[in-house]
Amino acid sequence: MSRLVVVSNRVADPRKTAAGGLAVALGDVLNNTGGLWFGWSGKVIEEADGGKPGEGKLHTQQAGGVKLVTLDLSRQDHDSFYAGYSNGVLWPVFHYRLDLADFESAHIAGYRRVNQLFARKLHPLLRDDDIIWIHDYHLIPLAAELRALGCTQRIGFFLHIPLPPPLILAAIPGHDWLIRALFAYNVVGFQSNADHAHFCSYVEAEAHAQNLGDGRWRAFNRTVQAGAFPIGIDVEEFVGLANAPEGREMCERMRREYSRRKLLVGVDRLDYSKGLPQRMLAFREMLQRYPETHRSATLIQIASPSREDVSAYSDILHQLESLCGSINGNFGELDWMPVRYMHRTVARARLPGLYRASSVALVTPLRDGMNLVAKEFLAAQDPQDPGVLVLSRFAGAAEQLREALLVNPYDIEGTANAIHLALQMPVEERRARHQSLMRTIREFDVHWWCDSFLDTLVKAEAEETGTPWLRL
Ligand code: ADQ
Repeated sequence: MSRLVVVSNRVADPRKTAAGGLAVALGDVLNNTGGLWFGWSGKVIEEADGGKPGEGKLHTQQAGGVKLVTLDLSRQDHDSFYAGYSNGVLWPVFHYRLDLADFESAHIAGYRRVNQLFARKLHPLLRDDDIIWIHDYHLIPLAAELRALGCTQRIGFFLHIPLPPPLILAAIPGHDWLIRALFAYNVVGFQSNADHAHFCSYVEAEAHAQNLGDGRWRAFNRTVQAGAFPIGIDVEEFVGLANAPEGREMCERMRREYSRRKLLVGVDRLDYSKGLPQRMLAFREMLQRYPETHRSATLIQIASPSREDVSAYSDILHQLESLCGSINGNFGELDWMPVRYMHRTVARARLPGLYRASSVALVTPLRDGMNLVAKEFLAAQDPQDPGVLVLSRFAGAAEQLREALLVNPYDIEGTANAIHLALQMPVEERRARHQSLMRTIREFDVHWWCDSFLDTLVKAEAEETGTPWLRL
């Protein structure tokens, strides 16, 4: 079996439980192949310490059968590549937020520079028969840079975030360059059929690609196979965590603390794509419309700090704080606070207990690639008395989780009614919905995702020798 090489912006030690299902699943495959995981070290070298652009000290660490190789970035490279282009242009536009994009031209140069740097540092570590799997929007041009250095290995790419329709994508200066870079891969994977369809319509209309059938497209002298590979979670691990002593203890503690109320839960990174202000407005609307829910429902909202150096993120923080404050101020009683808002990350081992103690989960992003919280909530439930998932139709997960209560998060009244319905839902209906949702998340778990992507990559046509990659 060929060695697997995974490349992503951040690298996680798959042996650590805090790493999460994705890292563990990738770690399993990497362990089996004696693989390599390559990415940014998380360290930024200030110029005063010699941090000139183009530098990048490598760190190597053995984690079981997996070799972790990470690279430092200079301040200038990090700021333009990470905050500037990846999170200031690609993240907002790919989440349909043109209004938040900062199309400063210097950022794209930093993005290209860091992708070239990754390619230069990774290239000498590669073997001829390696299978390379590159992840996410930070590294779209990496395969093109590797090809320019002569790499002929099979290379796959998975986009964890949505791909917008062609007209939105076309707002990015240099969008044609970005999409052309995808043709340096053998396989390109998306989270949902909708994202895949956007790719197809873009390459057909803008790149005049030829449709070869079975998801294969030909353009720029190359063939790429594209498809939807919806990511899942490690369901059995999550069920296990919910039933483990720490999970049970957390669940009991929450139930004791809120014994007279039904709990609603929201767990997100504090990001404008997650629809947090709209969620608060819907909860407020529900309290206004259904006074019998006063005192009987409490929303616990956990929002972990994220990308605080990007200005759109501090705006959303202030908006959320002010909304939570005004809901508690207007509706709260001496013995009841409607919203408990925490701006922090909760330890992974505590999440299953919190989910299990909750009657309703609010997963209401304005746009989301998949959203793993929705699947984690389902896996943590007691099948005899499960909670209800209120899910945005704009999360990638909505394509699969049809038995959730699907809502339009922009429709505040509609979402308020759905939250109320979820709080009232009889146990028979909750069980039936949960059973069917569990079947789906078990079938399409994180191992299915890994295996089906890699299987497609292994079978994909090898790089055509003799057609050199034209530099981007
Ligand atoms: P994210 O935008 O980070 O990921 P999501 O899938 O919801 O979104 O969460 C990833 C993980 O972070 C989950 O395991 C969740 O439990 C954890 N998490 C989130 N908030 C937390 C908090 N406050 N405290 C502790 N843990 C928290 C991107 C895309 C998604 C896609 C994933 C995976 O934006 O659409 O589902 O990648 O492909």
